[in-house]
Amino acid sequence: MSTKANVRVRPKEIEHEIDEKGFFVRQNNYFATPFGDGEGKLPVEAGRYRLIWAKGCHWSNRASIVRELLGLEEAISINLVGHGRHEQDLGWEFIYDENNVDPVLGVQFLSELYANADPDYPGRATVPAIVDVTTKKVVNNDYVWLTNYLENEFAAFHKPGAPELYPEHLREEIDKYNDYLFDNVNNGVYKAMFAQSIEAYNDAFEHLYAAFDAIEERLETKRFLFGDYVTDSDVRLFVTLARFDTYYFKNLGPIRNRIVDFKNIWGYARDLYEIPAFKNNTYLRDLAKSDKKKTGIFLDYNTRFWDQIDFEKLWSQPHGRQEKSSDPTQKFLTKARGISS
Ligand SMILES: N[C@@H](CCC(=O)N[C@@H](CS)C(=O)NCC(=O)O)C(=O)O
Repeated sequence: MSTKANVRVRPKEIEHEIDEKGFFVRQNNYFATPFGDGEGKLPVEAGRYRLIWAKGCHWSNRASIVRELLGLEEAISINLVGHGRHEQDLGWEFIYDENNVDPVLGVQFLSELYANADPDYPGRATVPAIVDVTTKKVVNNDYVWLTNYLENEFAAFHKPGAPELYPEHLREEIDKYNDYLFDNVNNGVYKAMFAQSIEAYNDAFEHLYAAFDAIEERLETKRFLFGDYVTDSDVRLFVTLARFDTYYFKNLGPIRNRIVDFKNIWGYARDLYEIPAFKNNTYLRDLAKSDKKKTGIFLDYNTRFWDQIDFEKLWSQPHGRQEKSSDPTQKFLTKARGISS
């Protein structure tokens, strides 16, 4: 085990993030300084920041998808963390790199970059984390607003013809809908999975499926959540959908429906998966892989069937969603093509 001063054992949710009634109450974002011009903001510069994310984590997957959709690969570098094996849980680690060390930041664990920013940081070292490569400090882990920063503040570095994921005329509605998705779907699955009382579980479960039913209905007439074109909200919904039948169902208990059982939602998810930035950042096989190789007859579904399921083929089936759009050959609104009504 590493003996570096900044490496520390991961604080447990069960000790710090469960209220007296057994409800999961997520820790606050600690590094929430916004990007932008002016005092008290993080300067927007190309080449200065590195996005750290994890395949399993949908909060961070949002940012990795949006970064690629907008063509910010040159402006913001990226790296993945995962779980290494140690006697104690040391949290996210640069396991995909040589010697488990990030080649740019020179550290093994994400917690070291949090400690560089604040030696007394009390929470879990989470992804997404934006690290300033000049100081090797985490400067922002505000997963709620991160994609919006990439869409707005980093606009000068977008590729030519980049999609308008957060168009001004829809911003208020998108924000409202994102809050709804957060409470009921994105954090909704976590509320159910982390609930420590059946009351808390049932509450989260009901909200989750009520939201799926409402989304199924919304997608009956719209190709994407806001009509003909992909927006920030679609990225947020997609990352939870991609994990539902592959991964979350195991900890959700008896589920009411899988994603593949919702005609519109399932077609919509595949429509999005067709887009390279979504596909390149969605590791379906890794999401579904069981981490423990157990033996015996009582094995969970993923352990038994993981290597028999062709996830790529499943998610690449035709979806027929074009017919819901008035602009069927385009999935994105771009500045060049103007604002659609
Ligand atoms: N930053 C938020 C959300 C991001 C988040 O929960 N990320 C998870 C993965 S999905 C994480 O990095 N967890 C690391 C850990 O718990 O050690 C939080 O602090 O709750």
